[in-house]
Amino acid sequence: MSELNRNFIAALNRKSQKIPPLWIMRQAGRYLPEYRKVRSNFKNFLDMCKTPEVCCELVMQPIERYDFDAAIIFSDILTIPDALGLGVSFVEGKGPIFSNPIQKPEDIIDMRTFNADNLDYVYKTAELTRRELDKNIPLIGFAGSPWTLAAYSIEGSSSKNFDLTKSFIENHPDDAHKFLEILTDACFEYLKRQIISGVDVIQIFDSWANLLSESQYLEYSLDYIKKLLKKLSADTITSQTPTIVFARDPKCDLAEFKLDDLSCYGMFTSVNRTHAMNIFEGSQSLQGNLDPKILLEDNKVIKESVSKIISDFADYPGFIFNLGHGITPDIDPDKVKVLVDAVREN
Ligand code: 1CP
Repeated sequence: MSELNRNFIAALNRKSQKIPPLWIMRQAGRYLPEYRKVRSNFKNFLDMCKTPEVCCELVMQPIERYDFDAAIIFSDILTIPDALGLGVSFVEGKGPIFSNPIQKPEDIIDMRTFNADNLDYVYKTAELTRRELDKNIPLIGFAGSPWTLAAYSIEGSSSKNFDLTKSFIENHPDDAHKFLEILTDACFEYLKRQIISGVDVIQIFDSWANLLSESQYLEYSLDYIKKLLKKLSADTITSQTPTIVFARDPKCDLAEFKLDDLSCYGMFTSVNRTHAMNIFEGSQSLQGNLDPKILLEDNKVIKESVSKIISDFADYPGFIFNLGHGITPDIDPDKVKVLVDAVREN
């Protein structure tokens, strides 16, 4: 095993590194001209996700450009709702649109049963990429959290406030729980198949954690993340794979994520780093959390911000450098190079 792999996996195992391992959320994507070139060959984004050779090429793009310490499968969190027959497509400039969203409780009963085989294209991407990728670079597999998947599936699109989703859980709490159970089982089967196909680490994205009040968050999101982590750690095939949970601004105490079944907590931009270190106390490694907007600033600001984060975590056992949320399409790829050099030269 090379230095890089040892570093990333060791950091996930709560071992301090002189230079923190580095990858960035949404590292393959629209800010890269080489991504936009490949993307222009497909009308529907999901058709591109269903072409494993192309996805493999997209995973490799940021690795070749920046030599990141981890690669992430090129896919999307909405593959599961698509496999449930909810009819996901991506409309240019509008984001995801569902032709068959969950509008009423009966829609959950009528929904197609989840069959993990229907996401074969994702496992093929994992297999191809694992073969193509330097064996020393870990490959991250991922899923949306059950709550985040439910929010898109009920809303039928992205939204600022997800009002339809909020009223669904208020008016039909039992049905919402039924749906979340189905999604939890689907996430487990899906992640297990990704692991069988070669992914080395799992990240769960709770991107719409911020929609819920504290008590709602514990009930409708965290409880299902916990169930999913429990299933993963109880299964002989998946139990050894490190897990990362990234949650966007959840309204609960950070200590709620101090879970025996969790290897690493992914800090959103607004997380106070000292507070996080005091709460997690080395029980979980920590990942994050440079504000992606800093990449719009000049190089000096980027370098200073990177130094500050690295010095904050210098004594913490197991830190992985990342952004506090996904990189946005407006970022200049040269600024990412400034970030990468700053992390490694620090
Ligand atoms: O037209 C295009 O080019 C599509 C843009 C795009 C890309 C590049 C989408 C649509 N998805 C992706 C890839 C993707 N999505 C990856 C793999 C790439 C990588 O990370 O290197 C991953 C891990 C995701 C995960 C994802 N999809 C999340 C969680 C991460 C986060 O940023 O919070 C979410 C919320 C989605 C939904 C989604 N898919 C695509 C878009 C534009 C969105 C967001 C829609 C919204 O604003 O609600």
